[in-house]
Amino acid sequence: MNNAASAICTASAVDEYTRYRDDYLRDGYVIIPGFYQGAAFEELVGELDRYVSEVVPTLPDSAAFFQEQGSPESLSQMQHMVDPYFAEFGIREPFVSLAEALMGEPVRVGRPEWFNKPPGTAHPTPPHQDNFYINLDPSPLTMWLALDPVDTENGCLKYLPGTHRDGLRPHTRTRVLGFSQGISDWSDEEAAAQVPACLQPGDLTVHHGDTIHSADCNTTTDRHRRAFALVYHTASAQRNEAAHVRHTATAREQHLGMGLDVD
Ligand SMILES: O=C(O)CCC(=O)C(=O)O
Repeated sequence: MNNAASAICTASAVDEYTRYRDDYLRDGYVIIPGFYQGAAFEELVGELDRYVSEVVPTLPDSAAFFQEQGSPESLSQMQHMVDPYFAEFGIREPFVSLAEALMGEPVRVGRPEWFNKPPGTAHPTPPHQDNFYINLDPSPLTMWLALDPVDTENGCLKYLPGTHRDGLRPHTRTRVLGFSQGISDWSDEEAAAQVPACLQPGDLTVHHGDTIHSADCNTTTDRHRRAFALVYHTASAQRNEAAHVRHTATAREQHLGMGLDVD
């Protein structure tokens, strides 16, 4: 999870997306089938392929995580995507109008992230709340765009509806690279009550920063589970600096403990 200071985004079609706000506010997430498709989607996929082959080999360990060192196929997460194309991507439509429609005021965007669960790797996403990592008030939202067919077999996101209304829960350190913190008082009943978000490429799910979510391992042998994510926050949001320093230190300790170079 990351978030960088950025300019206020310009939205041009907010009214088209206000119809998603009630579901988002009730459940803490909303799924929008076919949100980003056609030539724009293909361009994004092509740019991601370029970034993986040309930029990732030049990055420090803390910006691109592999499940197995030395295995390019096992790339599981990219964060702080600094390339000019991706640094600017989040100010595009229709993402900005949707963010403003759901949050009800002008927004700023952080740098994109990319998540994968490569086939044949044990890489669960622990139950967590994004704002435990991002530390903003009010809480941000995350847009998660499916790049592959995503289902319960290859590790779709799973949500615990309505949990965005209950504030942040205690988290504790994990051994999962990219998700250094998971909810510590998590119960079997809660795990069973989660709702899977099965998506096709170009479908979008958007979740509130306090909504509890997780994802299981990819149990398939031949299907990746890739997604492109953008975090938006209101232009007026303030960061809890003490909490943020604590979180950054914890993630850094995890990376050092796992033998990664940290910058
Ligand atoms: O892709 C995943 O497994 C987790 C992503 C996530 O937690 C998020 O985008 O907030």
